[in-house]
Amino acid sequence: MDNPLIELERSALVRVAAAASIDDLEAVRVEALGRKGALAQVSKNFGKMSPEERAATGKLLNEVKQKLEQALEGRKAEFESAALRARLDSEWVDLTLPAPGTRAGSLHPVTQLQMEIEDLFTSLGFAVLDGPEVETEYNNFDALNIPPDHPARDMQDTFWVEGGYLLRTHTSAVQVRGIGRLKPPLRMIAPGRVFRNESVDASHEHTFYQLEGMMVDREVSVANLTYFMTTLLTAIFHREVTVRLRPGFFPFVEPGFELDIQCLICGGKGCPVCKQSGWVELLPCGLVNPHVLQMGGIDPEEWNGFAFGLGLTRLAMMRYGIDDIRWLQSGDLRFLNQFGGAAL
Ligand code: 2NL
Repeated sequence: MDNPLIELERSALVRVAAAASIDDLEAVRVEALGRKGALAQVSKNFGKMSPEERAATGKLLNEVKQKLEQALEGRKAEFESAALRARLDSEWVDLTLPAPGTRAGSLHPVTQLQMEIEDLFTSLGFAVLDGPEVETEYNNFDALNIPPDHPARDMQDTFWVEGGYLLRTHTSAVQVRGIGRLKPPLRMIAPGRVFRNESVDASHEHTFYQLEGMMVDREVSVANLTYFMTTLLTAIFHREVTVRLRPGFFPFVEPGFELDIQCLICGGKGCPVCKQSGWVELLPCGLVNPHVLQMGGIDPEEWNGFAFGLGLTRLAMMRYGIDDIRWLQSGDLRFLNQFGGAAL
């Protein structure tokens, strides 16, 4: 009988040749060459052999091992190149086909709303102003009649930056710059991103959008304010709206108002959206505080004006029925793709 090692080699080589997959090869490798495989079994008997026998068996063992390893490697390479060939055959690109075309993006819902309102105010003679998001304490607070001890300055509400700068908490800071730069009569709006140190939940964000506006002229009245606001809201909601003014306090206007619109859902009868009151609070506004004009270098004896602040983010949520403010900053395409109306 042949040496059992030769026998082992022969049967292993037959199995390698017959293997149908890399897994089959691995099974052969483990059985023959593995730690508990047939060759390892043979080397366990070394202790019982004479030195000559041990040398001869050791030599043969190495030869068998090398041959099997070679055979396994060779067969494995065959399987791999067959797999590669199959993949190259199935994955190919026809470079003569026309390109699939660019996917059209769309503007963010807040941007769409902002651009609409900008168009409206431009048509009414207003300039659209821009300003920095990192502002001076003076432009964000002092110039708006908000002294250092005013509750609106609460450190909790503001992101302070080194050197006395801060992230603007409202776009009023841009209007302050406008008052200082433009000569009356003036009409301006200031849309933009603002920041507050809020705990974020479904109705609060640290980052949101406002659009403020102001008109300064001679003998501007609350009637003028009401006219412009009603025109604005009719354009935004695409229908007649009924408005009312309630007193409201803001340091930069006097008198100050909260402007409400009659609920568009129930027409004023009372429903969950207006909390059964028939009215929805929409925007704060008022006649510009003379002190604010004076600080900006405009003579309040000759000029006066109205101003208003619109929460753009809140308005977008109302218009599109968005129930969680966090969607707006999420960057989530499942959300954004629903506002595909306006392409870039
Ligand atoms: C708000 C703010 C309002 C203004 C903002 C304003 C700006 C200057 C002078 C006078 Cl420089 N007023 N802006 C006026 C009334 C209301 O609202 O937080 N809106 C959501």
